[in-house]
Amino acid sequence: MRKILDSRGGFTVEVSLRGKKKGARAMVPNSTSTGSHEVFAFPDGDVDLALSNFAKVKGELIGIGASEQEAIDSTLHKIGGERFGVIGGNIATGVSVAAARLAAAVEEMELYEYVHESFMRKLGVKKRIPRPLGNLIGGGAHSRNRMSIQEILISPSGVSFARGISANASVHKALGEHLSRELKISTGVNVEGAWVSGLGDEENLALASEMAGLAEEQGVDVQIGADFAASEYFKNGKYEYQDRKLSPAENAEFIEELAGEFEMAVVEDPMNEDDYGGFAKITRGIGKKSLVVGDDLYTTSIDRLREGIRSRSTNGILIKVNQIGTLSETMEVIGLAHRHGIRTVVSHRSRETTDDFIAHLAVAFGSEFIKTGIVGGERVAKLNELARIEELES
Ligand code: 2PG
Ligand code: MG
Repeated sequence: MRKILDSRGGFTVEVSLRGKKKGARAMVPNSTSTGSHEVFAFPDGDVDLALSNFAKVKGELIGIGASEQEAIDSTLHKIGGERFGVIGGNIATGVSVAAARLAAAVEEMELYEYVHESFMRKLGVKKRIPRPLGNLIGGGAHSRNRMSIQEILISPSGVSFARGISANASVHKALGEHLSRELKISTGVNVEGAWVSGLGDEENLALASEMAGLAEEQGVDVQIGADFAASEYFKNGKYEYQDRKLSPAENAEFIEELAGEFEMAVVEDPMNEDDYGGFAKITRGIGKKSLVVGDDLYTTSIDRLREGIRSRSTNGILIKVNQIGTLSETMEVIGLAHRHGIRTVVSHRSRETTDDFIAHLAVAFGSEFIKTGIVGGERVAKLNELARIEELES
């Protein structure tokens, strides 16, 4: 167990587990726009405190077999405190994922195969190579500029993963050149490697859509999506975009208009994180054409997903293991989503590591999408691993 740097120079943890003959490690990411219903990544945000608290109780885990995922995860809960407020959800996630890795290594299996064979197959979930969903233009809490939307996303459809990530990368490159050469905007990239343009929401959406159109020349249909992360700009009952203030009903209408105009494939967190009804309204409006995804809405929690299913809030869910803290609970959420036809998007976090476990989980979970950026070593680590898995599976 050690403190390591995340991609933004903050601190997170790496967990190493030792079995009789083999060992395994997992590195756990951090977030910037954290949902209020997530477990605590670290007690009081303090990595050192998490490490010292964990050192006092880790004895309880010693001796449990790596393949006993449920026993490991329930012990993590026993020693972890309420919402992992004692040991931190990131340490719990690290132990939970490293255990699966160790068990896979003992069986001489790839992590995705092990997770699928041991847990997913019996739930009727089929392995699947997901579509890459990458962040092209950044705003909101990730960038602090004129764009209120947190992420304008792109995703290629109908092509192999390897071809898809190369289409995404060429759109990203073309946009960078367009911003600096044509628009003479001095630009940079944000925490996730997305361009920060200095333009507003709709201008950026139009630009993204124009640039995505360029991929058609390579014979690839690249679609647009967005993570609004609307909780971040929901204040005193209004959605405070930088150029307008909207009531919840007006916001739902605005989102539906944007989704129609830009033919959005994915619409993530368009409403505040507790507004199940608002999400449902949007899903009724655009759910036939777009995947409406709950991230801060669900925080990978089975109770919250149950409520979402009851209220018909969305047709999609974002999956992040460290929002809930264990692989067992994440897999229960996948099972429930699968039974109710809720499509899944396995996701990175904004402050990542070079660990590639989400590439394996996306395949094992039969996810339709993996959201993990377009460029940057910590993002590319997952994309390249998935291209490798695609080769193994073909
Ligand atoms: C999101 C994620 C990843 P963060 O909102 O979907 O893009 O961001 O890790 O900051 O929660
Ligand atoms: Mg999100």
